[in-house]
Amino acid sequence: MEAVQKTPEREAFYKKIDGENLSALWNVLGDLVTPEPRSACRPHLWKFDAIRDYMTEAGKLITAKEAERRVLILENPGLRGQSRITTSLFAGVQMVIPGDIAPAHRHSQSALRFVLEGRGSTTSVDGEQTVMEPGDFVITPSMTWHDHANQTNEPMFWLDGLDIPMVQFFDASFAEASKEDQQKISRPPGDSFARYGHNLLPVDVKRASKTSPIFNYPFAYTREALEKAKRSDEWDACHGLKLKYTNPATGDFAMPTIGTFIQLLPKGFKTARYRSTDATVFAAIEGKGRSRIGDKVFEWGPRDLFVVPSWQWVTHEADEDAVLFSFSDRPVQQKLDLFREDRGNA
Ligand code: GTQ
Repeated sequence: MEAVQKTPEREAFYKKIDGENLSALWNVLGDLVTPEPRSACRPHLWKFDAIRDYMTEAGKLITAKEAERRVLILENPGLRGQSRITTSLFAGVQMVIPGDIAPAHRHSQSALRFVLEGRGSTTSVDGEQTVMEPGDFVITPSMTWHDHANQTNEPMFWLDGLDIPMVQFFDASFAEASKEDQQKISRPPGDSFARYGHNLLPVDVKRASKTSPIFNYPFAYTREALEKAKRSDEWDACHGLKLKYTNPATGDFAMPTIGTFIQLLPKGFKTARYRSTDATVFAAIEGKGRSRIGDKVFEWGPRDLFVVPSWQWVTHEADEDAVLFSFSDRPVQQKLDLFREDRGNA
């Protein structure tokens, strides 16, 4: 769309209506309704080793209790100062060190954790506690009480993904702190996984929540699924072997606002180019390789984190069997009929 010409009469008119909180659509239409996504979000990669060093420094500066959550935010270079990694999503790396208790609170924002390093720290959600290991995907549903603790002798680091910018957009943020730092545990460990994680459901299951009742998807099972499925050689040209985490009670994504995925790229595999409207955050958990995003190439290894903006071409290449976790706002875009993808010619 071409810019509308300026004339003294038009300029005077704009000035007059400006005082009435009015403005002319014809001056901005081309920036509002664009032929293709025009995002400020930029591709970027964060090396985990650098983040670990900064977090270790942060651990000497502030306790988890005082910080509430000791997190370094992954700020998209095109969206600085906005606490977001994509236009709609927040990401951060959280560290809990031996003795830490990140106190119980709850909020309308949904959160996911993807464990990067360390073993044995715990998260409690709505009366159940789970012990976390690298590669575990853990969900904190909207408005559920949650607290984290490290009673081991090693630090733990995980990737946090939250729908903070989405909730901000809708002006729907509610939060409260608990009087108790740690909630009471009322259910045995593994209870939700026993009831919902084995292709079985409690008979007459009725759930109010749109979030999966499984709150830890253990990496041991995820990795086994990928390893067994790999044998049949049926790999997708764009994605290798890619699975989505689901809510067993509905068959939908595991979380209502955030889609989560795990993918295996076999050694030597190079994907065909792909683009989609859901800007996506990736965490490498195993293996080494590189991704070309737009005209930039990013080399990644275990625990490195990178972001692919909406509608930018991406290809991945694995030097050894590589496992990538990823998340995006796809469930929301699909429900609103906004999701689009382009597989090139693949
Ligand atoms: O663990 O509850 O990265 O409330 C940001 C906000 C983590 C959490 C974040 C949070 C949390």
